[in-house]
Parts: sequence; C-alpha cells; structure tokens
Amino acid sequence: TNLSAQTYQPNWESLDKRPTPQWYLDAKFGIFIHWGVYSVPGYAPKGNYSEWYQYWLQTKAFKGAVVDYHNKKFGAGTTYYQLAPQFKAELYNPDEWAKVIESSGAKYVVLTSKHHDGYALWPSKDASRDWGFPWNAAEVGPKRDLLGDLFTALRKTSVHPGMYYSLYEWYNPLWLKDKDAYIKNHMWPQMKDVITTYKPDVFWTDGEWELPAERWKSQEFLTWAFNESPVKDRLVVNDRWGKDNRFKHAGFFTPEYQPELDFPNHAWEESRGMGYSYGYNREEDAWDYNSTQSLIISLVDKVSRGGNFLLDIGPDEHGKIPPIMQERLLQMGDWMKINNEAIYSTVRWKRPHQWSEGKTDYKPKKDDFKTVEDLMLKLTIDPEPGYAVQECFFTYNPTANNLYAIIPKWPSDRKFTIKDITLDQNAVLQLLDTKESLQWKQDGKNVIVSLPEFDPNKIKSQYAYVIKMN
Ligand code: FUL
Repeated sequence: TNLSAQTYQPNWESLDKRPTPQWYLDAKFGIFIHWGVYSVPGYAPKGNYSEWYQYWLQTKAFKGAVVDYHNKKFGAGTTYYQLAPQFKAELYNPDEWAKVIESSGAKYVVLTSKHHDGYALWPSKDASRDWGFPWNAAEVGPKRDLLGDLFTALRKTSVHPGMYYSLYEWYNPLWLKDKDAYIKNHMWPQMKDVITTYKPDVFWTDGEWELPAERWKSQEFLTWAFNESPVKDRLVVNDRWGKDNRFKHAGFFTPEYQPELDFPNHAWEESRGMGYSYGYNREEDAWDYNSTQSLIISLVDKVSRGGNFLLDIGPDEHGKIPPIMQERLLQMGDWMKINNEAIYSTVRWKRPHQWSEGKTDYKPKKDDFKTVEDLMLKLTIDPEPGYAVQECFFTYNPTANNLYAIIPKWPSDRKFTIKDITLDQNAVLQLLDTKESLQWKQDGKNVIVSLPEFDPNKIKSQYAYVIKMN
C-alpha cells in the first residue's frame, strides 16, 4: 500500500483509515530505551518505575523511601535538576548499542526523546527556553546529541530508528501556568523539530492521559505527520494521543505490562521492561529479571496473536547497557538467528496456540506477570497441578504459505500432536533448528509429528523449538 497516496483529515474517522506501514507489521520485535537524568539515581522501590524518580521524590511516595535514598546519595536539599551534570554518558558508544540491539534480532528501536521530566535527549532549544535553564543533553550533562548519535548508528544497521515522546511534563513552568500555551509554544514546536530533524520511523507518544486529544490538537498533529512530514510514507504511531483514547484511535495499541490483553483485529504492541521497570533500577536483582526463555515465550506469544513485542532496556548514567540486559538480548538473538522465519513477516493464524489436557481457567495473579515465574512460563512450562499449558504457539507466513508450530517443551515420548488440523498429503514438515525433515501422520482430526531424539550436539537453539509446515 502506498501510504502517501491519500490525504487525511483531522478527525479519527479519517486518520484511523491509514494502514499500518508494512515494515512495522513485519518487524515484530523492537527495543524500547528509557534513558535520561533519572538514570543517575536509577532507583525506585522494587516493583515500581524508576523513570518516575522525580515524581516519587516530589510527592514523597512510598512513605518517603525515594526521599531517603536521595538524601543519602546526593545530600538533602539537592534538587532533581542538579543531578543533570552527573548524567555524563562518558562511556556511551552508540555503535556498540546498535550492534547488541541488532544481534538480538530486534528490527526497531524506540528511544525516549523526552520523558515526563521534560529533559530532552536532543539539542532542543524549546526545552531550555521554557524551563529557564539548560535542560537538554547537548547543554547539560553529556554535552552531546544522544538521540542523533544513536539514530546515526542505527542507520548503519537493519534496525529502524524510532522515538518516544511524552506530551506532558510534570513540572514544566509553562505547563503549570497555561496548558494551551505549553501545547502551542512548547510541545508542538518540539514535536515538529524532532520529527523533521531526525526523521524517525516510529513516533511513540505518552503522557496523553492528562488532557483530551482535542486539547492536545492530536488530530491536527497526525494530519501533519501523515500528509506533510518528511516521514509520511513510513511513519508508525501508537494510540496514546488523548485521555481515554488508548486502544481506540490512531496507530497501534499499546498494552503496558498487560500480557492478558488481546486485539485480534488491530495492530498492537506490548511493552515491558526485563524486570519491573523501564528506567534502570539498581534495586533489582538478577532474579527480578525475566529469564531468556520467558522473554522468548513472551515474544512468541505476542507474535502468535498478531502483535509486536517492545522489550525495554535501561542504560545507566555512564551510557552503558547493564550487562545482564545485554546478555538477555544476545541470548534472544541466538534463538532468533535460527528461528526468526517463524517470527518476521508472520500473521495471526486461526488459532494462536494450543492447550494441553487439563483445566484452562487458571488465572494467575497480576504480580505473577512480572517476575521470572511470570505468566508465560506459568502457562507453558510450570503449570499448577491439574491445569493445562499452552504447549504450542502458531504463526503463519501468508506469502510462503508456511505454518509454524513453536513448542517450548521437547516431548519426552518424541511425539507431538498438533490438534485439529488437516494437512495435504504432500505437506513437508521440518525441524527449523536442524533443517531435518520430520515424519508425520494424519490421525483423524489431528496430526502426529515424530521428533528425533533430543541431541544437544545437533540442536543449536534453546527455549523453544519450531516445526515448519509447508
Ligand atoms: C508509561 C510511562 O508513565 C512510563 O514511565 C513508561 O514510559 C511507559 C512506557 O509509559 O505510561
């Protein structure tokens, strides 16, 4: 589809007709990056978002736990703004970031150009002017265009550059005084500046819940973005453009730490950190991070339901991606290198997954979603007694007419039953990992696939195994 063949009007009816750019639907896996002045303290009580540090500090949240940490580390009386000079990013190597991200198999990046604290990662004059002091990465802290340098590095790879942008800023003086003036003189100029200067492939807004879309003039902005901006023929946007607009309008829907949500008829993308936070949180230990298997199953689960997975990393104030996060990305990449054709360019098949025998009404508590023992592993590897597991996920490539069955557990009897499917008698089944063809037989409504002996010297991937059917 030619995205710029039509022109759009500033109303949802028209804007919602714009097709989602195909590159984004094919990409499936992206990396979210939360990085800013909040990376200096890098702290929230476990289970909370560390990028909200300034807000937790100001509102004395968590019985003053953030104030206590702050006073110990920086001294009482230190303001959040005074932390910016310690955000030096002296070890920042955007080519290294691009390399580890590309190695993970991710196909796009969404970097926080500006979070709710208003600090801009690009040389935004609007930021410093309206705050009344230097408040962007080129003027205070790194003294460098952090965003521009990452985009330059990413453009040498196969990874699409994109950015997050928070519409509102908690404590911007202009915002506190006159919201409409803030929108007209601060937010709009910034959004046009950052889009025309860096030409992102994704523009991921947030902080929309503070005002209705009409007040932000979101429909007008999207009309400009889709009709006139330099990225009109490839730009992808999300759904966060006004109070109560989430899961309704504009681009892809954005569940956040909500793996239970499903959108069979709309583009969507779930985001989450590897642990409990988007920004780096020094309070998290190794066991607070999801295992690589859990992250792979999470990706597969979303892709089987037609969605994308935007997995977040939180670099530190030195500009380093914490090695545990790098390791997760590299291990996901090991799996992706062997199995990625079951991911990229696939669509939701008529069934996203298949349950084993047992009860299927198990509802884990919300907190189970975040830890190593999170929802996906609960449902696939480690069921409650008497309950079924998702023993297989399906993805489908319509161009090649390939159906993929992705199996987290190698069956001990080496027989895997794909339920309720009739295959052409000439169908060829293959184990993607070793490329060996597999014996199979139609057994009434089911297909029984014979797998080889599990030989760790031959099978290169871990975490999940792919049967390709053509
Ligand atoms: C939320 C923000 O408040 C979080 O800090 C984070 O950026 C997440 C992706 O969106 O609404």
